[in-house]
Amino acid sequence: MTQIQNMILQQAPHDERISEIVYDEIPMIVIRHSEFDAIFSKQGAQLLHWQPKKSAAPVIWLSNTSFFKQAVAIRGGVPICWPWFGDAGKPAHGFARNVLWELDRVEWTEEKAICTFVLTQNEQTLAIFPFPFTVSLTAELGETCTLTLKAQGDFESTAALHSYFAINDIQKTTVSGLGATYHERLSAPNLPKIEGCMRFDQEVDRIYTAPESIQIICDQQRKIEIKQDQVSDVVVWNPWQARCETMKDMENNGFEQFVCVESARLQQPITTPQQQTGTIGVKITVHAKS
Ligand code: TA6
Repeated sequence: MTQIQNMILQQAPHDERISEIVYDEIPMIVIRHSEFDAIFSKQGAQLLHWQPKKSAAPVIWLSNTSFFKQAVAIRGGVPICWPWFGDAGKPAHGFARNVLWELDRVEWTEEKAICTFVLTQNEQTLAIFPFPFTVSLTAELGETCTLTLKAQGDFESTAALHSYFAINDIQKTTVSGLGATYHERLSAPNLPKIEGCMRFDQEVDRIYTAPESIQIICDQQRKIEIKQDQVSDVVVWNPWQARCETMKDMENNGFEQFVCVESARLQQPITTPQQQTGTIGVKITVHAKS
């Protein structure tokens, strides 16, 4: 567990299964379930922590030096990029991760908790993006974690669940199931190649355009299975050392501890004027290494 995940968990009442606290400037939802612990930031409906009780370590990575300030993106977790990805507009990766969402409902069973967060247009969003819309994130958390983003609006929008997965050493981690075709987003020489599995020895920023429906992250301790739903692209990102050292919201060795494998709708927008609702989802399962 990163220190910051632990600090947020410690700040929440220990005897309440679901509680709302404010960490620095950010309202957080902390969930203590017999099957897992989890933290959401209400800013961005961003999952910041999920650890099934059977898992020795958190599955989602959160930077110890992330900012927790209003309207500032949180480094780690599962940021929701919408209604655009990357630098297609300002702010980068859309505004959804920078604004407060409502926790609309929670369903609780012995096996899981299902939380739904909703965002609709408001004064803050209309100042950036002058259209009415509704987006929702449904998180079904238990022994597995399923995240489903639904978007509705009369415009073209792209989306990504920009998941930061916790690993124990990037240099000993592989990612499989990416497919063979990709857009390179960097101009670095000696680009890493895929030979069955992608290995990491430098900065990576690629949009895989024909991904398989399942990716597997394999580190020294476990396998994380990422099952995509209605995804047209999978983005893989790791900033590596030099870039990481320029990032104020990441420790200098932060890049060793995560890999982003992002579920995206870039080639096929999630909404268009002709198809005004769209969905994207991911199911995350942790397996012991055989
Ligand atoms: O998804 C990869 C990426 O777009 C990279 O280019 C990198 O910049 C990363 O996301 C993080 O973006 P952020 O705006 O959160 O700093």
